[in-house]
Amino acid sequence: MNKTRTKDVVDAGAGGGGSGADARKRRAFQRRIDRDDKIEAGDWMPDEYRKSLVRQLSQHAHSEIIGMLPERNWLTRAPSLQRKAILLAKIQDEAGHGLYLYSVTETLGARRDDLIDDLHAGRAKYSSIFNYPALTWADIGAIGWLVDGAAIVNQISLCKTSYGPAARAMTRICKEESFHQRQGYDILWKLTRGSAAQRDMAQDAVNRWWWPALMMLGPRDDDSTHGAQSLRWKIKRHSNDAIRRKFLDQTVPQLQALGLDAPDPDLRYDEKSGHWRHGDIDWDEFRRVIGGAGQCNKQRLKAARRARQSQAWVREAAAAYQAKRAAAA
Ligand code: FAQ
Repeated sequence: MNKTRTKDVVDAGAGGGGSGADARKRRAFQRRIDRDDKIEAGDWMPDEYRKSLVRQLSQHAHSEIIGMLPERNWLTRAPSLQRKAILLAKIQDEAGHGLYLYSVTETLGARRDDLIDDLHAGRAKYSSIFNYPALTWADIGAIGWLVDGAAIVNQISLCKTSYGPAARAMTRICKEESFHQRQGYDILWKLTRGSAAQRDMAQDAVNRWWWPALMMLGPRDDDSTHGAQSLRWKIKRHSNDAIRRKFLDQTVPQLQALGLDAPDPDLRYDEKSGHWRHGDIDWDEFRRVIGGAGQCNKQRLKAARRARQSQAWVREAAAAYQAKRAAAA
């Protein structure tokens, strides 16, 4: 990844250097950030701050929407009516998270349709994690436990993001995500206490989702394009590696309670630092997946485009109803 881009943004952004009215505004903006003031929708902000927020928030919104697809496959195959109802509620929550986040981008002047066009044309990113297939029911457990678990650790930190509307959306999202994480853990808990075949199925799912879950928290800090500037603007409150460490520290004891193993022979507890340490992450795989060559990238975008087309009538009906009510008022 290109490290000079972070520097370019720092120089162009709230750097505080330069003279004139614009530089004064930028310095005052950075002082607000340093004081932990929340930036609100109508406030002055550097254009780069606005763009960086739209980039991160829209990628997150796309991830919530595309993230429904691996789980959707299991709605018709959930092992009981209760599991089906729970999964349905979870997937609906993810749609809601996508909608809150698109709404936040609209407060920054973005147009939802443009963002979705970018996603469908392959110009916008969404989380790498959703390009892996959900092969068995245990994968639904692993997604809830590991994927929602990683997402929560990151999003709890983002509840303190400097942009007020994003911080408030994130607070609500986190409440729902914690239910998602528990439902995933509960699925794996039951499987690990079932037959040998069920336990093997749980282990197999953990083997396949473990590394992608660590990767989804973003590249190493040294390779993070936006990390330094996002931390300075408090768009992000912790670096990618710091969040990954927190996730690992939270997750390993849960793995041990399940009685499952991590597919990482180098996983160890470091007494000195008091943190768990993982082995080498395959960053080539991460780059391949975010570059469009993951197992399911094509299939995910195809499903998203098809859904937009087939559901156009719902949007048209809602717009017609709204117009009718406005005319009657
Ligand atoms: N996948 O400079 P950084 C969920 C890109 S929600 C794809 O370090 P940043 C809930 C990055 O965009 C999961 N691309 O980037 C759920 C950038 O590319 P760009 C999503 C990635 O923004 C559960 C480049 O690499 N959560 O799971 C990924 O400072 C179950 C350089 O990276 C969020 O989006 C990746 N994993 O840090 C839903 C949370 N990582 O834009 C359904 C908000 C990095 O220059 C079912 N986002 N890239 O072309 C964030 O916290 C940050 O954006 C990070 C990345 C931490 C993801």
